[in-house]
Amino acid sequence: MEYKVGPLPIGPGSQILPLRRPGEIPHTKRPLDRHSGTWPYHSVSKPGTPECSGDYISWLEYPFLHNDTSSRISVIKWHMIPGARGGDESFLHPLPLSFKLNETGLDPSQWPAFDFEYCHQGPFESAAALLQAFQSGQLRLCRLPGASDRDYDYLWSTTDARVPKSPSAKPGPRQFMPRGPRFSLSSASGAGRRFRWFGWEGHVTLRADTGLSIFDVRYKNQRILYELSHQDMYVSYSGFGGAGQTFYMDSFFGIGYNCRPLRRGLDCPWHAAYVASELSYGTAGPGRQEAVLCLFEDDLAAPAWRHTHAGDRHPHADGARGVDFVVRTVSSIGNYDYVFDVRFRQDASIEVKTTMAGYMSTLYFDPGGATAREAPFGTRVAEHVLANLHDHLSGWKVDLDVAGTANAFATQRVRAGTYEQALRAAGARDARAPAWASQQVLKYIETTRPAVEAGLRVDGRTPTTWHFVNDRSLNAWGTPRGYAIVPGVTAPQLLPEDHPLPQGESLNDTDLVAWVTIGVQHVPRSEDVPLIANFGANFYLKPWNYFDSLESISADAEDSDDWETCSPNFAGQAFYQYSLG
Ligand SMILES: *[C@@H]1O[C@H](CO)[C@@H](O)[C@H](O)[C@H]1NC(C)=O
Ligand SMILES: *[C@@H]1O[C@H](CO)[C@@H](O)[C@H](O)[C@H]1NC(C)=O
Ligand SMILES: *[C@@H]1O[C@H](CO)[C@@H](O)[C@H](O)[C@H]1NC(C)=O
Ligand SMILES: [Cu+2]
Repeated sequence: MEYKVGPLPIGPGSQILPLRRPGEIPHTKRPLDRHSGTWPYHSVSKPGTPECSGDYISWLEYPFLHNDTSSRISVIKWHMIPGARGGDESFLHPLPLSFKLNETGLDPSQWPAFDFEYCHQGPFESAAALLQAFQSGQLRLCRLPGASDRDYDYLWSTTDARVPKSPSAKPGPRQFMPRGPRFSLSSASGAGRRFRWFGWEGHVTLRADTGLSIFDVRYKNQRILYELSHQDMYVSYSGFGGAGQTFYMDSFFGIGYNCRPLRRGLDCPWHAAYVASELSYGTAGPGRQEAVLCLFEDDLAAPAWRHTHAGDRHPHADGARGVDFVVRTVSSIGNYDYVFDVRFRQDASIEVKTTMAGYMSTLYFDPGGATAREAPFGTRVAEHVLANLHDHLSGWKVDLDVAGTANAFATQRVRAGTYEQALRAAGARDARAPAWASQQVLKYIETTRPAVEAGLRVDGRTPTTWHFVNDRSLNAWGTPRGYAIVPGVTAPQLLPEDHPLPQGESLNDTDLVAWVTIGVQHVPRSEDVPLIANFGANFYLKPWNYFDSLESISADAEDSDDWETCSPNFAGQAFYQYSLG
C-alpha cells in the first residue's frame, strides 16, 4: 500500500489516506526490500580456495520478466570480483552461471532456487542436480583462464587513473559567477526547495522511488506546469541464455534513494548550489544524503540568438548569450549511472534530458564457441565478456497547464503531398491547386485535434510536435496559446505494443497530462569498456504561439567588460556556499 500523508508538517488537519485500492498492487510486485537478494550484490567469501585468486564471487539479482502476478521470480547471475577488491569491475567479469529464485513465500529461508544454467547447459532443476551432472562428468566445462591466475591484471576493467593522465598540468576551463548567483533558493528544509531565475520559478524535490520531481513551474507568475517529474527507467536486455533476458524498472530499486553525493567540479560546476535529501525507502529506513541535487547557471558558450546586420549603415552583430538554469541529479543503480537534467531557458522553453553512464551489464563469452549462440544478442568486448544488447527508456510525467487547466490537445505534422491534400487536410472547401502551381508535391503542416487520448510514437518519417493549447486564450495573432512537446534525440520503441494502452479519455477542455518516454538503443561496442561514454536522450517543452514574439530577445548580450571590472581571481574565487537543508 502507498499512503498520502499531509498537509506537512503534521498538524491537527493532517490525514493519512491510502493512495490505492486494497490489493491493487499484488504483494509479489512490492519494491525491493531487505529480504530480497539484496541489491547490488551479496559477496560470498571463499577463503583459501586454491584455484581462484579472488577471495570473492558475487551475484546480481534481477526481476524475471513474466506475466504471472501471483509469483515473484528473480534471476540470479554470478560474477567474479577480481583481485578481491570488491569493486564494480566485477560487472565486467561475468561467470557462466545463473539460476532463478522464487521469492513468493513470506519466509525467505524457504525460497526455492531452480532453473540452474551453466554455460548454456541445463536448466537443472536444483543446485544438487547441477552438482550431480558435474560429478558424473556430464558437464562441458567453460573456463576463465587468466582471471584465475594470481597475477591476473584487471586494470582494463577498472576506472583507476591511467598514466599519463593529462598532457597538461594546467587546469581546464571553468565557469564562474562574476557578481554571485543570479538565482535564488528557498532556505526551507524538508520537502524540497523553491528556485527562482529570470522569471522562472518552481519547487524541486526528490522522490525515493522515482527521483527528480518539479512542481508548480511558473514563468513570469503564470503557471506552465503543475508537475514535471521523472517516473521510471526501463531497461530490457536480450540474450540467448536465461541470464540474458532481463528486464527491469529502476523505481523498484529506488531512483531517488540511489542518488548519492555529487562530486563538485565533476558532476556539476564548482559554483553550483548543492542540496541534501532525507529519504526513506522500503524497509531501509530514513537516510540523509548530502549534495544529491545541484542547481546552477550553465554558460552554453554559444549565442541563444544572433544576427550580423551586415547591410546596416554601421554593420554590427547583435545577440544574447545562451545561459541555462540547470537542475540536476545523478542516480547510480548498481552498474549504471543516470544523469537527469531539467534545463530552463530564457526563451521560456525547457529541455529535459536523461544521460546514461556507468558499467555495462555483461554475459560470459566462451571463445571456444560454447556460447556462440549469444552472437546476435550482443558484442564481444573483452576476452570472456559479451555485452548484451539492451535499451534504456526514461519516462517523464509532463502535466502542462497552459493559461489554466482547461487545455486541448493538438498535433502538428510536416507532410509532403499535393495542393489538394494540403488544402483538404486544412478543411478548405475549395481544394483545387492554384493556376500558377508548378510543383506536384509540396510540404505542408497538418494540424489535428484528437478528441480522445491515444499512444503517440516518435517516427522520423513524419516529424510531429504535440501541443497543449488553450482555446480560450489567444495570442495577439489570434492563435490559441500553447506549449509543445518536441522530441530531441530519442530512439523509437521497437517491441510490439502488447501492453494495454490507456483508451478513451477526453482530450478537450480538460486538465491534460502527457507521459513522455525517451530512450536509446544501446548496441554495445568495445569502446564501452571499461565505462560507457555518456550518451542520452532528450525532449523539449517549447512555448508555441504562447507569446507574441521571442522571449529571450531581452536576454543579456555578451559582457566581456564585466570580465575586466570583476578581475576574477581564480585562487580566491572558490564558490558560493549555500545553507543546505
Ligand atoms: C502469459 O504468458 C503465457 C506464455 O507466454 C501465455 O500463454 C498466457 O496467455 C499469458 N497470460 C496472460 C494473462 O497474459
Ligand atoms: C513460486 O512459489 C509459489 C508458492 O510460494 C508457487 O505458488 C508458484 O507456483 C511458484 N512459481 C514458480 C514459477 O515456481
Ligand atoms: C471542445 O469543447 C468545447 C466546449 O468546452 C466545444 O465547444 C468544442 O466543440 C469541443 N471540441 C471538440 C473537438 O470536441
Ligand atoms: Cu546501456
